[in-house]
Amino acid sequence: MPQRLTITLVGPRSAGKSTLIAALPDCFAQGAHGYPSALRLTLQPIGRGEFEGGYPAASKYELLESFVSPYERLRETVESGGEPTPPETLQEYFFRLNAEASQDLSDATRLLEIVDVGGGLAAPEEGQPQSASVASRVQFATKLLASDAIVFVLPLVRLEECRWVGSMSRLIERLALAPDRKAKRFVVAWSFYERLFVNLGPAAFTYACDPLVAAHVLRRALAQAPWLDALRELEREGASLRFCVFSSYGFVKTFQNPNLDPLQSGERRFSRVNGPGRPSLTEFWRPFLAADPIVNAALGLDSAFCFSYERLAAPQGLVAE
Ligand SMILES: Nc1nc2c(ncn2[C@@H]2O[C@H](COP(=O)(O)OP(=O)(O)OP(=O)(O)O)[C@@H](O)[C@H]2O)c(=O)[nH]1
Ligand SMILES: [Mg+2]
Repeated sequence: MPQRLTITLVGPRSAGKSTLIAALPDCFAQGAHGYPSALRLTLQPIGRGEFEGGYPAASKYELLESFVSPYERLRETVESGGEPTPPETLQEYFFRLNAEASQDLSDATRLLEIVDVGGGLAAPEEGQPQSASVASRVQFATKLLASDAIVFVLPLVRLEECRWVGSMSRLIERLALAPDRKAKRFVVAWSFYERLFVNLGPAAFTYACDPLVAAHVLRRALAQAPWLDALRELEREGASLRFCVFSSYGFVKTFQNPNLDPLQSGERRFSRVNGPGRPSLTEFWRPFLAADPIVNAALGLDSAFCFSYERLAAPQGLVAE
């Protein structure tokens, strides 16, 4: 039976955690990640029953014609603009991840539970009343300590203006010191990467695809977040710690500019609406590196865009593999 892993996503409100989870299968299907194509990475959403029992049996609800799985519901919500994840309950989604066996892996199928934690629960903003109950917070702490890997999702914004930095840094510090923590892999994934390239037009994607550019962006982001240094304690204890960038919106297929439609209010992806119904995003949409933090957390494999502290400190951000 394939190995089962729990990966918990933690970050402030509006960091892009739910959008990342919704974008995952498209990112794998389009090969829009930093891993070699020879790895043949695939990811399919599965039901809770398959994750828990290891067999693809449908639950009694899944037999109903009108059944919409929690994951389909998440995708629908995200496609119509997204909503904050309620801080009262952890959202759990299940996937089958497969990689063609490589030198580093003997058995490369994993069943994943990806846990989405509302930012209001994990990293409440200063001055805001804590909206989550004690029971929810205990449930969150229990899940976090029992996770096999933790992905911190942080937005590439000016951190000095963010009111969640205090609670996020305290959480990281407590986690680094927790003796009963199970996780051996930690990834800090910085979101909204496409925004940095909005003035570059069709050259945007070329720059985004350069790992040296990503390393430069990561060094600058880390200089703004000295509190992440608490994670070095995890490295000293033998855990793996990686930094990466990603964009769930990504870049427009063929045209290669950032996928932000200037004609829509707020930030929306380019889409075409054919008559009534949901906008169709797939015609233009190519997410960027959304799979990398999850594959690193699940399999421990580094893509060209997964950096350790050591690799970021090396001249040019690159050391021999
Ligand atoms: N420009 C841009 N916007 C994005 C991207 N990913 C998500 N967003 C937008 O950012 C906002 C927040 O995204 P969510 O995925 O809901 O954030 P979250 O981390 O789940 O937030 P909570 O559930 O409140 O903790 C939404 O309006 C998204 O549409 C991205 O890659 N680029
Ligand atoms: Mg959310």
